[in-house]
Amino acid sequence: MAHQLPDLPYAYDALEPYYDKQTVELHHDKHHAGYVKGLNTALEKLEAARTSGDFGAIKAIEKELAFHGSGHALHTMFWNNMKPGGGGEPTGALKDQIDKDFGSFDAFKKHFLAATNGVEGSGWGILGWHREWQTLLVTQCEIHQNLTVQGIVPILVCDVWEHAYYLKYQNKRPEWTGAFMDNLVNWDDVAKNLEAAKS
Ligand code: MN3
Repeated sequence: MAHQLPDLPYAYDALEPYYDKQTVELHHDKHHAGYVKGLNTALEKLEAARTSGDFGAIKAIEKELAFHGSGHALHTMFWNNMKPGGGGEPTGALKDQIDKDFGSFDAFKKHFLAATNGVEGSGWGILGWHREWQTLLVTQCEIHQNLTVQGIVPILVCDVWEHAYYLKYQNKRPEWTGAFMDNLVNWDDVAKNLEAAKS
């Protein structure tokens, strides 16, 4: 069964004025769709290699799988991590875990934004739960799959590829990530992701 591009959980213009309609539409319909297509192509190539027994291109195909598969997974989480009227602060178990692992929400926020703004080139800022270590970690992610800590389950992801913000924010990446944190994050979704990662 081939992977499908999931529908956005809101209208293209629902995140205005913080995330503009044109960027959301292109980002979802063109960029995210491209990763879904690339993932399906990589999976087809792997099936063909198993059928033929010819693994001559395995290195290139596995690289495509990592890139497009991670791109699809991150974008799917990214759309759900935002909502109209988002932002503010987390509550409940998520707030308690952030306080425990980062000291305070304010300290977490500064850490997450600094890491995300500092990603070299195209990539993501990620907050994830490490199952083995039972702790939240902030990591930078280059492209869609590099620099991660193995064992982390992402629960909040912020896209800082230029396609994610350039039409509206141009080179001002911190303005985009600041708007994401202060006005777009759906903390209920992040809390749900943490609960699922812990179970
Ligand atoms: Mn993107």
